[in-house]
Amino acid sequence: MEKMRRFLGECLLVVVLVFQAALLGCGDDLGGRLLDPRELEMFVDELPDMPRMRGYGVAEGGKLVAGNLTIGMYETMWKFHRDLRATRVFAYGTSKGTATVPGPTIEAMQGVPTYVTWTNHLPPRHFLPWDHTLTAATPGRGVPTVVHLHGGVQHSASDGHSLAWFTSGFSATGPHFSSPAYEYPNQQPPGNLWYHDHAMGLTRVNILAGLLGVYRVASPAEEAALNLPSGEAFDRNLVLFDRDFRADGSLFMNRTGNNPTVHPQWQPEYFGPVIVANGKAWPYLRVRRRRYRFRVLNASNARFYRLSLSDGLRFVHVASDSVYLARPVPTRAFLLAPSEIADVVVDFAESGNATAVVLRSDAPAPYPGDPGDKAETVPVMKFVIESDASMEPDTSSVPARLMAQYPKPDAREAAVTRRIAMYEYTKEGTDEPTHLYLNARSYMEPVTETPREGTSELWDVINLTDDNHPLHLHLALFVALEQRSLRRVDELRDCMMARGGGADACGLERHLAGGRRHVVPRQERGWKNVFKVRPGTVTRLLVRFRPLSPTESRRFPFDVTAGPGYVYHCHILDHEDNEMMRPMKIVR
Ligand SMILES: *[C@@H]1O[C@H](CO)[C@@H](O)[C@H](O)[C@H]1NC(C)=O
Ligand SMILES: *[C@@H]1O[C@H](CO)[C@@H](O)[C@H](O)[C@H]1NC(C)=O
Ligand SMILES: *[C@@H]1O[C@H](CO)[C@@H](O)[C@H](O)[C@H]1NC(C)=O
Ligand SMILES: *[C@@H]1O[C@H](CO)[C@@H](O)[C@H](O)[C@H]1NC(C)=O
Ligand SMILES: CC(=O)N[C@H]1CO[C@H](CO)[C@@H](O)[C@@H]1O
Ligand SMILES: [Cu+2]
Repeated sequence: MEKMRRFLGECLLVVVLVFQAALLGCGDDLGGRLLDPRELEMFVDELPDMPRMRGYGVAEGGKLVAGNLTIGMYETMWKFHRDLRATRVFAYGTSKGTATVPGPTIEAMQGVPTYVTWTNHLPPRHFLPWDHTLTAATPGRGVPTVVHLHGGVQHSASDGHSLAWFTSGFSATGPHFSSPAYEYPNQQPPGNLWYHDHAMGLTRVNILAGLLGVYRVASPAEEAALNLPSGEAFDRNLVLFDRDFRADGSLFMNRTGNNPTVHPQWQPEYFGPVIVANGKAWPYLRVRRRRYRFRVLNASNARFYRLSLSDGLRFVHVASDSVYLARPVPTRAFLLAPSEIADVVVDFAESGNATAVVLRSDAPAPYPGDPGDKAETVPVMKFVIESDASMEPDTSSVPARLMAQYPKPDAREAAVTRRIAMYEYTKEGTDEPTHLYLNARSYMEPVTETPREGTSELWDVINLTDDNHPLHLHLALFVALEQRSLRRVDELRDCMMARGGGADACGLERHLAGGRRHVVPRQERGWKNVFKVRPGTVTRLLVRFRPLSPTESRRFPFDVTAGPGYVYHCHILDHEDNEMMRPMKIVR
């Protein structure tokens, strides 16, 4: 009896502890071992096409009118692989039952506004860890979220400012919150955008949980003339990210930081061994022996992909980030940083008699790693080529000229030259970066970048770190003019770190003299919103604070000076969350 009572008591204690742990949101810490990715057979799940939502309406007579969407954020379960138990995720969708990872693909029309009301239905607690030593959205209760349309040209009140977050039922809101009803004017070139969470200090965690999706701006007449592969079957989005799972199917994110005395949870870069495309681990897609268009988005936190195809197939790039290229660029392999988009045509008719082609990646993680690091080749997905001679012939093509009408970059038009330096700091006694700043300033320090609407500027981005940091600007598009290696970079870094800046006083030009010039890959010479800033280099960007349109308007179609303003940041999410981000205010 006594034994029994003790057993019951202990059992109850365990139940209470487990229950409490679950309440604290750390249930999976008690839970089991990490998944060995080899337990998941590759190429068994078909590549999904995410649900599509029309961001416009069609009035009588076929006239296009503004679209009005409501998209919610839900906690739900998602199957990443046939043999993996369903995974708890946060997902965008119109209901808990239909929310997906990635979220629905929003199809917008150039010049026709899309209104989206973003609603937060997330539970009081996050199921992933969260580091309160970062400058973070800290509501006390609820999961803070805010949506940024990456590549979108929109009023800053609709830009998803990291401090415009809100929780479920608006029980708490960030200092820059005004309304969850966003307006996307879509007055920008046709191209590929994506929407994702952008809450202060939580972006990496919320995107890891599943809060991301694709947004396309179409210009049907202009694009039909190109005759690229089109239609739902032949024009596909490929959203790639890497994840780490436990054997029970739950997402794994380490709860212990590498320097826990500084940051109890934050780690400088998240990598997972499982590669996920459109929400499925290593999926396959049945294709015909013809041309397909793939709009490839790298939505990883920190993993770079260097993608190539087996069987001698190549990619023909037609756009990069959100804008078409002037001319197509063929490549055998290309490197994609987090949040970078490549838009490529693949012709499976070039595969000879191959019946399957594997898309694979061989970039080291972290990128570029140390000299001599062996890059491991990992499959991403498989294309199963079906031969059916009875199918209609492929009439699509890749024209020699795509959209040559956009202005050519001209450095002479720059009104101002700015120096943007990237720093990594290491606290005494640690051997790894513990914080990352731009221009030696934290995110919360007052704005220093105040470009004038209608002008262009040269931004010299100086990498004083050992990492390749993809730089992203909100609102503005830019062209990478050149990338030059610094000589004796340690000397320059020591000087700039000591002064908190002063590139010129520290002899930037001297350090650049005779430095190697890196070729900007041809497919990255167009107008972009993310650029990979190599370590130890100075990258010169021509940044345009005016719309990119053939009409050459100097004014944005809204008051670009109003609202909370914009930001620029490193798009390694783990860095962005640790203040590798700065405010940017446009003035007139
Ligand atoms: C969306 O709302 C706007 C104004 O609020 C309206 O003009 C438009 O017709 C609506 N669109 C649809 C498809 O209902
Ligand atoms: C979590 O991170 C800590 C600190 O870097 C490390 O010691 C530990 O091995 C990690 N745990 C797992 C399961 O990767
Ligand atoms: C995606 O971006 C991450 C970093 O953000 C990078 O590590 C990874 O290699 C990229 N993947 C591809 C396919 O480019
Ligand atoms: C494909 O054709 C070549 C000859 O053109 C042949 O050597 C090869 O074995 C064939 N491969 C397959 C998979 O049928
Ligand atoms: C890979 C590489 O070149 N990294 C460099 C980044 O910049 C720092 C200093 O600025 C160099 O020390 C690294 O070698
Ligand atoms: Cu970074």
